[in-house]
Amino acid sequence: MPAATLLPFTAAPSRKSAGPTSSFRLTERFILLLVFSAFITLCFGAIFFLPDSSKLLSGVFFHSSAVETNTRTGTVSGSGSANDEKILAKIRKDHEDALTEAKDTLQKRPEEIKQEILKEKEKVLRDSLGPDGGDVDRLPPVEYQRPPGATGQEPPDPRTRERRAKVKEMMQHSWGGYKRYAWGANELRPISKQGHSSNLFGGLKGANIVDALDTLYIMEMYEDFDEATAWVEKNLDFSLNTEVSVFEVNIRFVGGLLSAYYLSGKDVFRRKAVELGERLLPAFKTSTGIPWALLNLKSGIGRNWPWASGGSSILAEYGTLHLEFMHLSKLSGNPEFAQKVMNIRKVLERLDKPHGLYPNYLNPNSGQWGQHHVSVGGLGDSFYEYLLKAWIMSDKTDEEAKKMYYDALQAIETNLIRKSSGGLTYIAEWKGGLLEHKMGHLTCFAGGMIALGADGAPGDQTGHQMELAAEIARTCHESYARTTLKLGPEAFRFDGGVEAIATRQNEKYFILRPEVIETFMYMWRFTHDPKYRDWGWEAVQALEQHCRVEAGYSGIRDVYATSPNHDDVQQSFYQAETLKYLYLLFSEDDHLPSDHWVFNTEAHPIYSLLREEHLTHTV
Ligand code: DMJ
Repeated sequence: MPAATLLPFTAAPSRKSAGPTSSFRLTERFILLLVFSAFITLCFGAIFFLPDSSKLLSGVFFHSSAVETNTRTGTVSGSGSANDEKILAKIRKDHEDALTEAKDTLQKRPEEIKQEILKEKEKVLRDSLGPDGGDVDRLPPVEYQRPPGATGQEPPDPRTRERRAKVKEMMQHSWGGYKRYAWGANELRPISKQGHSSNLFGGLKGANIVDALDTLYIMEMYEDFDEATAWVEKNLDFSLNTEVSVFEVNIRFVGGLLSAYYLSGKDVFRRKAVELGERLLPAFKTSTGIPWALLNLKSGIGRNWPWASGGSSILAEYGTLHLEFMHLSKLSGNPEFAQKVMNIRKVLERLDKPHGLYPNYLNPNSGQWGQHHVSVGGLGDSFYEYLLKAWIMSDKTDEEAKKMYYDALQAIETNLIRKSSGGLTYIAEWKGGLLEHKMGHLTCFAGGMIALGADGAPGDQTGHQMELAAEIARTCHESYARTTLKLGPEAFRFDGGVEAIATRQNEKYFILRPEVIETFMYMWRFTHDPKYRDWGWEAVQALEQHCRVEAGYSGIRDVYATSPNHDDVQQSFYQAETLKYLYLLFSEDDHLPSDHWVFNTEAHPIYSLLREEHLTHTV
């Protein structure tokens, strides 16, 4: 029998049989098809559309494990209608729950639904990583060895000992005020005695605590350190829908946590640092990999400061991630952190630099410079610092960083460094080829930086660079000495007949910044010239006289006024940097020695030797 007669509905009609007979067959086939489809529909209807039928069917036709389990445990007694009733009631309840859930979901805003889906996804990811939780809980174990010099000896000289003790008392006073009036807030308002926060941290909390951890440790305030550690363990939360400054969060939070880890060995700091680092990674999602300035920690959406030239990222911000991110890779075993910051270098290397200088603005999408403004102070400063420290931190193996640093310093010297008619060396700012003869308080860190790098300077430049560092230290000291309150202004000028003096009202404030004292500390360590300790002591006295208030220390609005007008903010860098550098200025050189420790730009000491043999993963 030909196959076609056996398969009437599927076989293609032969061309030869086309005609009236075949048309009758077609109708017949159509009717049969209809009957067959009606039958199929009926069967499916029975399964899917009859109320609550599926579960009943599963009990009848399939071996139901639920029923079996219940029977085994004796929870279903008897059989027949009582059992069916129970199952039907359960099915009805499931339906009602599903309906209520669907109704609730429909009432939610799309944004809320999106957040819930994200949460659910995170949970699934965490569950898939096992009972320990997320990635950070699964960090490779690291063999921790306390690096040398984490703690220091009392100085033998009584006067220095006394000065050092005084600085510790200042820290106790400052910390005490924060603890009492602003615990958990980002900063303290020491006059109004309440918490304070700037928009740099969005909804993040506890900047002061994280920024001060290492200072507490270094000054041996161990009880306070433990309290701060407990706060970090319980309350430091990064899973926030909030926008933060990538730079500030990196230098203060990541840097503070890394430092606390290297000093104390407590693994909570390593885990928190890596967790925060992971949250910062989406900032690098730009065409060039140059990160955004601002980032929402939850959504990972980044953007730049609206005031920055043509949507640019800022040199001092994207250029001040290197130290921390290299350590994050080391401590997490995840190479991504290091790759991100090494890429920043690559982008910069490919660009043409006007006169060898690095403009402060760079568009992260076009990869082009914005305005040609160059500064060793605000917007540029710590980029240069991190080139030098990247080289030192690599145990002096990172030749690329070394070259970039010394080349940049050469260009700065040629184009920006000038001497006033009164003999003060200063670092001016460069705007499209024109010099603005102004030096910021921020720029004063450069004395310390140049001193730190002098030793490795190419050719026979070491002596020259030490002299340059000393001259900058002197100029910055003059900027303090020439004020009424003996504290330095935010910026000082060398034009219009003045030298090292602020001439604009909006440049006369002092906000407890550390840079001048930072330079004194380095200069003391490299020269042991007692004038640096004396200059530091002058600053201590001025701080005590004009900034100390009942609940802590406050910035001042005008350092040329006869009495201080307080701004009511105790910046977190006061404890992180100013007091720490003062304490180290009056400490022995083997406390955090520079051959083992590198200070990040927020003065957080990080173990300097990143090479394999100094820090090993145990797996
Ligand atoms: C600190 O947060 C850091 O030192 C940063 O690099 C620049 N300025 C402040 C303190 O002045």
